[in-house]
Amino acid sequence: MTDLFADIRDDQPACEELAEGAVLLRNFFAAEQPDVIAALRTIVKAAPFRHLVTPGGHTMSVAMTNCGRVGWVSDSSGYRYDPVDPDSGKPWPEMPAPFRDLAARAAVQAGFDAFMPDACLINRYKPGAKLSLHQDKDELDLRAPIVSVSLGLPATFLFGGLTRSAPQKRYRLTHGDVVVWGGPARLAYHGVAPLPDGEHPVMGGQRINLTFRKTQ
Ligand code: MD3
Ligand code: FE
Repeated sequence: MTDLFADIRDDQPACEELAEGAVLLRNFFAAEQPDVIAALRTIVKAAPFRHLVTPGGHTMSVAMTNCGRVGWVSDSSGYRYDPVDPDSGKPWPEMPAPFRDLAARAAVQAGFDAFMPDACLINRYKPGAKLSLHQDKDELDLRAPIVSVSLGLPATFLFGGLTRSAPQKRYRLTHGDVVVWGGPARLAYHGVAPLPDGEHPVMGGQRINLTFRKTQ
């Protein structure tokens, strides 16, 4: 008799290589999800989402906040990692244990050991919000990967090459997906297409993305 379940592996989560150095872990954190979401609520109370202004004077459609030793900020003087939240004048909320554990576990699964992020940038997309094509290169140690965690409504993620004009692939990222971006993928151009309308049973009418970074 044929085994209908021969292609289903229950010993480890689904793991897909999107490009050299980029590993997609679908629905990676079902078990610890309530802890992650509870920690996220605490952070957002202490450091609410805000729409940053780019050095060019554009207000971003994505709203952002941070936790960790430093947070990513943008204003008329440029982009930087800053230990102080400019809205409150206080340090960013500490990185909670469920965040730290999730990021480290995902990095190990993708083949990176001892990932110790010092920043977590938290992006909130309401319908229509998008992130234009960009590279993440404000971090000093580009050998460390970036770990990204998607929550809420599904989004179309655009993944290009090492130049702005390189062809792009599109991936749908949904609630619970984790992607580890390292190696040659670390400096790839990427972005997020405008978020379609919708309602997510856990997160409501929004998408939230956590990106864990080692900035130093
Ligand atoms: C590929 N965020 O915060 S996460 C960002 O969904 C950012 O909010 C997107 O791009 C979001 O900078 C995408 C996936 C991601 C994050 C960083 C990367 C992909 C990356 C760095 C290098 C290559
Ligand atoms: Fe990015």
